[in-house]
Amino acid sequence: MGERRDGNIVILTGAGISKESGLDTFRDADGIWAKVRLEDVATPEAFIRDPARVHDFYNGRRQRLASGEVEPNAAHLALVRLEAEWPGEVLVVTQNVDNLHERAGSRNLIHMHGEHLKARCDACGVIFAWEADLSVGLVCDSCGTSGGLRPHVVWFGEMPLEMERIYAALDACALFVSIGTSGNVHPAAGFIEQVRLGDGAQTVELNLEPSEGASRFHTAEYGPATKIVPAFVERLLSEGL
Ligand code: BV8
Repeated sequence: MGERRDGNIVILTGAGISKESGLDTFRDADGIWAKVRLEDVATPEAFIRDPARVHDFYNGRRQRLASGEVEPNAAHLALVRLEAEWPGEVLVVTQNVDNLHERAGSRNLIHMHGEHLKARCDACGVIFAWEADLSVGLVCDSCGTSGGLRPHVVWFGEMPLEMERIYAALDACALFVSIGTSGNVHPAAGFIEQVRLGDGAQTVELNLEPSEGASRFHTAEYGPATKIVPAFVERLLSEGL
């Protein structure tokens, strides 16, 4: 890194940043997709075919998050420090549906795949804060329709949220950092290519092991997020870009 101490930073995070908080990733050996097929629980077709099964899948993960057993970790907190101390804008774009970034204190944050602790009515589109279980028999408080309440989560085949805002930030950033993601899921996995189309942003991968897109990053550091992310932020704040 040189000595630039300005410019905007975009940080993409995935399940790996929450692993040391006690939440499963998706594609690790002990991950979520090793226990259940995404086609059975994370697609609109699955919800039509067997809504109760999809509700069970999300109810279990939402309960874990709402249980109080899961706390933000040092990596989430390091990103809050960067947002507070970096002179340019720092935007966290997370693929995660947990609330650990906001609980750590991140303010400039986009949940591109939605949020566990929100529900949406398929009939009227209203989004509710939601910590309890969802089930097929629930009636929407806003429009009175029953059976239409679903997790406010982006399933496979659905359009991720706030894509225009994300691409504008990618095009304007001086630094793109990818943390804790395997680079398997699009369009997030393609953000590195979007940044490389621009003029000269630095790109860094911070992960436990090389992701699918590892070779496309200028630099990379591998190790557990709670170790390498705070060190990366410390160095960035003291040495600049
Ligand atoms: C869409 C829901 C179109 C919430 C999720 C192009 C090419 C190929 C496929 C496609 C493509 N375009 C679209 C597709 C299809 C599909 C897709 O990408 N499929 C993949 C499987 C091939 N994409 C979609 O369907 C997307 N929609 O494109 O719509 C469209 C266009 C117009 C109009 C309408 C529609 C929607 C994708 C979103 C799906 N929803 N989640 C939920 O249930 O959680 S995705 C799911 O995967 C999660 O959100 C998760 O965050 C995300 C990515 O996974 P990762 O976060 O990377 O987690 P993973 O386990 O894979 O990796 C963890 C990493 O952490 C590992 O590298 C590991 O080494 C590391 N790690 C582990 N421990 C640590 C660590 N790192 C640091 N420290 C540690 N301690």
